[in-house]
Amino acid sequence: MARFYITTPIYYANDAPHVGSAYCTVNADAIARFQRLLGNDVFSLTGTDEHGQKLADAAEKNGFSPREWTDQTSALFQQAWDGLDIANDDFIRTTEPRHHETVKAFLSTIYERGFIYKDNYSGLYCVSCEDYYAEEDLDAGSCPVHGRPAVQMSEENYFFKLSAFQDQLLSWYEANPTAIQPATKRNEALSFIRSGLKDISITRTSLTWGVSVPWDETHVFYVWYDALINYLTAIGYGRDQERFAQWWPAVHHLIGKEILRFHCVWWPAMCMAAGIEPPANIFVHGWLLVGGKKLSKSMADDDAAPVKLTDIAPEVLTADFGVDPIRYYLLRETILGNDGDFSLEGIASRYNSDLANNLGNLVARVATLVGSKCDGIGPKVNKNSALAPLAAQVVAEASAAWSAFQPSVGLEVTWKLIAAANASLEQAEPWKLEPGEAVDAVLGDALEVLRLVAILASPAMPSVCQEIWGRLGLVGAPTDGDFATATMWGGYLGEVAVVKGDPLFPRRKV
Ligand code: ME8
Repeated sequence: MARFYITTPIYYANDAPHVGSAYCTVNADAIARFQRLLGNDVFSLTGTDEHGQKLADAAEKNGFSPREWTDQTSALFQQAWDGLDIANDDFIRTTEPRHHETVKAFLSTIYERGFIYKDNYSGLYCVSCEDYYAEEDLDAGSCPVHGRPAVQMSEENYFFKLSAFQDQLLSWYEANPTAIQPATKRNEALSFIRSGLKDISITRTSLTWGVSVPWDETHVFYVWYDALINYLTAIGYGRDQERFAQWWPAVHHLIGKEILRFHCVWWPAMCMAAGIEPPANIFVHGWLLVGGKKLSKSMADDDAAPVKLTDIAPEVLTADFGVDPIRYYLLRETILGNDGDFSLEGIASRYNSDLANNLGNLVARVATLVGSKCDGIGPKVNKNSALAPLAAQVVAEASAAWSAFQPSVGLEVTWKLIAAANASLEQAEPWKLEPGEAVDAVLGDALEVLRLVAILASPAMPSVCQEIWGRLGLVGAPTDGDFATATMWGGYLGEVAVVKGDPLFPRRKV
């Protein structure tokens, strides 16, 4: 059994979650679920990033202490993920004692190894990014990501000797060509490293809301510096060596493209400085865009976004479309790694075409026909069906796609099987035939296709697939059993009652 550790970024708890944060979380969750389906030992982690200036500002603006504010907002993330059926194994909050302890242990190690020193720093700072910018990287003095004017900051800080790791990072990436995916993002990281690395300031004296520096309590660690370490906290770094060694460094960090530099440059260098292996894999995804703009709460207030973000909170969507259809849309619509357009019309159209007209239609048709032609008892699948080779191909391609962090492709190929079953029903027209072998053959095939689809699509739509499983008369869950055996053509044994329920996906107006 292989081990599979997957993480999402920890979301800033300055405000409530939105569809952009849901995008990353649903993708990580579905990828983790597919790995569980394959029989692997999975640990999936998400959480909230609760320190820093931006957080302290948001708390003050809302009339709360940072602690009260993060308690509320972090709970909103946990509720949102429960609402989206996210099966994370842990939820980390950076304000937890276990995290403070780990940050102190990890950074003390780097300090003791001589990679942290004290110096003066002044520069242009974007509070939304919690990061300094070189003047030439700003757009007319404003942050290129958030559009807010950068402010001049000056502090006596501790610095991490990032510059010392330039060559080591390059040779590490050369030796590990798939460490950053997709390749375009790897190239972006490499060219950033090649352009020359400067030491970075890692502490602040201007605020107290953070993890205090163990060797100098007048400083707190810069929020990014503490945040990245969450990936180690959750697996017991410094507290449980055996557990830590089970999960590290074979980790998959799923991140958005705007935080590539932190994860692909700083983070591996920090690991090297502390004497542990860098993360094995960082998968960088694109942004969901509304009318060409990133969905994000930290856009400047005067930014006239065409859709109000509060109108597209995850729970607003799931209340309207259902949990599994929203998960399906977030996974299917955009190739992970690319930017994608987000729109309500897009959700409705994907829902109608893939879910109502294809999957839902097949389920309804088959159950109705089994009712009218087979007394409600599902016929056994024909092992030598013409659909068997296609099914084998779909199982192989879908598994490969999910394993390569391509849920959209995994679902697209799975839907080929649904289309093939619908087409064979159209061709055989069992509704015109008398009960008998020909009817049993085409319905047995369709039931077997639905059994396989319920397994293959379960990481995307866990509840719907469980419902289909039950309607087919099958016991247990689509996720039970050994994957290779369960996905072999011929598993539907028939002679069980097929349930005709309500439409799974009532059609919607686009
Ligand atoms: O960056 N489309 O937190 P964050 C797709 N705390 N993904 C989006 C998105 C969009 N429009 N908007 C946000 C942080 N995201 C840090 C991370 S990790 C040690 C610290 C996703 O809440 C995207 O994955 O600003 C982004 O990277 C993530 O939300 C976190 O954003």
